[in-house]
Amino acid sequence: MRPLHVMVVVSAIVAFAFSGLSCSRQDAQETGKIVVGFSQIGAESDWRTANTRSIKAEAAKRGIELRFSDAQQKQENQIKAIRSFIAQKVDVIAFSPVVETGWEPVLREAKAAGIPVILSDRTVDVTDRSLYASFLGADFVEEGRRAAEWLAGASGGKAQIVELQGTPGAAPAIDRKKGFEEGIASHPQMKIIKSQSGDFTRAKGKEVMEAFLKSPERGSITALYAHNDDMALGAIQAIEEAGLKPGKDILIVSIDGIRPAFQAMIDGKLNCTVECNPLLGPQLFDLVADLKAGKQIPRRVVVKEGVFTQATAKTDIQTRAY
Ligand code: GYE
Repeated sequence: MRPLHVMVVVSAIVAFAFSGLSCSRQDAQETGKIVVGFSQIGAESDWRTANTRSIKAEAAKRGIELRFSDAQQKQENQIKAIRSFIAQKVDVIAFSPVVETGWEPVLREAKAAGIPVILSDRTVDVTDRSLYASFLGADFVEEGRRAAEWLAGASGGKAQIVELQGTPGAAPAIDRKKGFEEGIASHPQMKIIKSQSGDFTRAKGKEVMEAFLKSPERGSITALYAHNDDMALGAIQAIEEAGLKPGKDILIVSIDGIRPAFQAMIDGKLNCTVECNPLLGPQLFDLVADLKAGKQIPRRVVVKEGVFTQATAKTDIQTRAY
């Protein structure tokens, strides 16, 4: 079969649009190329966009054939994509699970086909640990703790907090809540008075903050904890539209460390961002290469990250890569 024919056949089988789909596994094997199927969550935040860019760039740099599928934040789309990667007999499957649960059946299918799976960014909740080879991602509980620690210091251990949670059931939403609650537990005067999901998006973050600011508790809110910067940025708009000063009337701490968050700190509207590094491409493809070389890979790889405030935002923004 000539490459063009192969492409037509593969596209007919696969119901998804894969960028970078140029030849079948057999062609790739003939050229010695490693084929990786990657199911991305979507494009819900700047973090995600930077993550996608890093993965695509690193695959291109290493001459790896990447079959990339965007699930538009739907688990069912991710399951379909993984099944099609299995049908295409890719060498390795990597994916960023939108939620933690519900993956056993499809992971068992991958295992039965002998295709190793690497979890990128978020983890899954499965009892059988043999269903994936490695989880590469940040320590979300620690990020939550860091946010709480900063707020405890900045508020003198006294805060009436509203919380914008990430996507319900997502590892970073569960863990960032847990870490933050752990962090404020030793401060009896720090309380979460309202908590709701803003789905990790700016639009939802704004909408939910608007609702918080219309609630009977609106007068007592002194701080906002958002599970990502995008929701904090949306909330900042809502706070300004309500005639209040974000960063002053309401202290704001969020997570990710995207460039617009640094700008908001420079403008005095955001107080602190806890870093979550999205540039996972190099570490992800190191794991893929080791797997292919038959090496033992670690079950857990944690990404290194920091905490940034208004004090150094002007200098830090110059070296931000995302
Ligand atoms: O914080 C958020 C994105 O899974 C760590 O997902 C990631 C999170 C990130 O939408 O901005």
